[in-house]
Amino acid sequence: MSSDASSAPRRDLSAAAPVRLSSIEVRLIELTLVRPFETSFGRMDARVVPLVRMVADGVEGWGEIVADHQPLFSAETITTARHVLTDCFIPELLTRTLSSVADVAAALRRFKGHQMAKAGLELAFMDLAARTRGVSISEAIGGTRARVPVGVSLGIEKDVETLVAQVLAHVAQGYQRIKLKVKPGWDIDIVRTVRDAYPDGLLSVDANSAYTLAHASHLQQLDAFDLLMIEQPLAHDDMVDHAALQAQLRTDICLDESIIHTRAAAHALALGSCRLINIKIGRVGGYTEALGIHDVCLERDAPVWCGGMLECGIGRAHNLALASLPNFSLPGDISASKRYWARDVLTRPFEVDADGTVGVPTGPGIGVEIDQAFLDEITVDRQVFHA
Ligand code: OSB
Ligand code: MG
Repeated sequence: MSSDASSAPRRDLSAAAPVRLSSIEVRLIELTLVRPFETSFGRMDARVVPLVRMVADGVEGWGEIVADHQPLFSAETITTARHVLTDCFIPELLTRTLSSVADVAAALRRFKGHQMAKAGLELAFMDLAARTRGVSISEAIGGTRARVPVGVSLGIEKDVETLVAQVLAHVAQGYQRIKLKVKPGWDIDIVRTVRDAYPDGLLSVDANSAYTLAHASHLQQLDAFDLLMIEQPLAHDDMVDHAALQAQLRTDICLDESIIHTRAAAHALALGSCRLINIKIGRVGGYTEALGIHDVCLERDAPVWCGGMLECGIGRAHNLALASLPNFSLPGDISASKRYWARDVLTRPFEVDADGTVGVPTGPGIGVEIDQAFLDEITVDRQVFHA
């Protein structure tokens, strides 16, 4: 680890002056994936994306909520997010004066769970706060990279030939790491075939909780393929069985679903449940916990990388800011806009360079321009709450 990475980055998550929000908007937009995405828990063809927009003194801030229709990745859904936002979180925030993202986290702390809904609010406030100071979010949180290395997450396909074609097409575009979704029946043989076609590159697998500890000897077969990691093999809320499994695997376990806050990250590293962690800002409730997890992992010499939830350009801009922090030392699941959407919600979609990197936005806040006309066109619901 470089000495840069071990000194705490400079951070300022505050607004230029204390903020009284005049309104919070919750909007749903509908986007269709260019290609269905299948994981061990199901298949997605489209997303309804809840967006949060905050306004104060003529400055706006945007956040994205990564919940889906059904509780398949975590217990949250789009409907539960709208419920807690409308009935609990937004009324709370509209009565407060908020100086920084920490005040948003503090205002919501007594409410249990619902990290994805909370993240929508923290992200919008972070964007607004950085804009009031004229700095990018990357700069505000102490980011140190202008470009970040990226990989691609490839879903389960109808046959391995189709998957190998996907792998080679993305390697040709520059992606620095390939991640394969796996489940019982789509694992050892698939990984062997892909490994033969892609012998030297960074390769990982993600099971999204498809296995149990009874699969330990089955999963040991993956040790033969020099994988960068196996992501979340066991239950979404487990730490103990993952520790038992990690003791039996040479391949590093990376936890995704199990890491819902900083304390969970500290526990997982202390228990030996994983050797690295995927940080998803939506899964953990926003910047407060994402930065906390980043720091805990830095202290324990555990690498982190930025996960993805098929975000539109707004969530992707936040992910890029986060991934510019020093301990994000492995390629993130931050692919080009066109890997997901025929048209993104930004005037300039995100692109991956031939060297497998994406530029971190440098403009104020999320640093990207929202294509407002297109956003309005794909909006299916909009509610505005006033102070
Ligand atoms: O487990 O990382 C995951 C997408 C939806 C839900 C869960 C996951 C994923 C991905 C896609 O792997 C990552 C991306 O946004 O490209
Ligand atoms: Mg995952």
